[in-house]
Amino acid sequence: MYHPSIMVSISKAQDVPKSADHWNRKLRKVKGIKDELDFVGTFVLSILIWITYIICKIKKNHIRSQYSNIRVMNEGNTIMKLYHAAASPYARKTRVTLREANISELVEEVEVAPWTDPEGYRDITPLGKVPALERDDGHNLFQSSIICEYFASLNPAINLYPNEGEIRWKNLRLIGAGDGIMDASVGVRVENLFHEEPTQSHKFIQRQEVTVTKSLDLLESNTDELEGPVSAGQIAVACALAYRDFRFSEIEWRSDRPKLSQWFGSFCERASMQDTDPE
Ligand SMILES: N[C@@H](CCC(=O)N[C@@H](CS)C(=O)NCC(=O)O)C(=O)O
Repeated sequence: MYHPSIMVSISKAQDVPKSADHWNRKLRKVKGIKDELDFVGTFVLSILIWITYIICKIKKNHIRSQYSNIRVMNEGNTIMKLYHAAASPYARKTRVTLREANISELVEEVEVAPWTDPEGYRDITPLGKVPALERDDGHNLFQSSIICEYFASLNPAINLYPNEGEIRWKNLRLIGAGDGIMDASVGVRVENLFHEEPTQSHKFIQRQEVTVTKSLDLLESNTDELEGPVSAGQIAVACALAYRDFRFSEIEWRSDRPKLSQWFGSFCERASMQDTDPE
């Protein structure tokens, strides 16, 4: 005895004309080939994905071995943009730091003229100044000191910000002096640029010149602090002195400060300084 449902299917099978059965078999055969092709296609695709993966891995390891000391690789977006102007001492400080930290390959340097307010630049930095560092994650950095510290953090093997005891404060004091000379000098430059002679504030200009003179004197009496391995402090001071020569060459500073002058002369021989010389 068959179950009634089986009997129904048997009777249906017997009713199917032969030609339909033939086409059904053909269809199954074609479907089999299609399934097989799908399998081969998937297989070929997986092989291609694996090859791409292996190539990426080899490339990544190659870069890693080049920068084995770099702590933060900005995984996946290694190229950042550093906006700068050749004449800016602040921007130069970041460019020298970039080179001294030996991470130039991670950063593309883009020249801008901040005073012309280039379109879109305020989206990169709300300050509208140079330098500014554009990062792919949108968390851009501005203010030269912060950018310098960030660059240094990418390669801690080169200790641009020594952290041990008094050496730390010596370094930060040099940064303070270098940045202070830059602020005073750029302030005078801006006053000269934006105001005609009769409307310039002589009081302001004189005050800035006192700041520069006193800071240079302090550096002259503490040149021992400028000795030792390259540091962020040395970079800041060197870029500030270089800016004095670049924009205020008529104000002689060397004759009374032979030690500072000698130190500066030898620091300027570094490739990082030569490479970023605006002249
Ligand atoms: N404190 C800022 C100063 C930067 C700065 O003043 N840059 C000047 C060029 S030397 C600038 O871009 N000025 C344009 C402006 O003030 O709008 C820093 O350390 O980055």
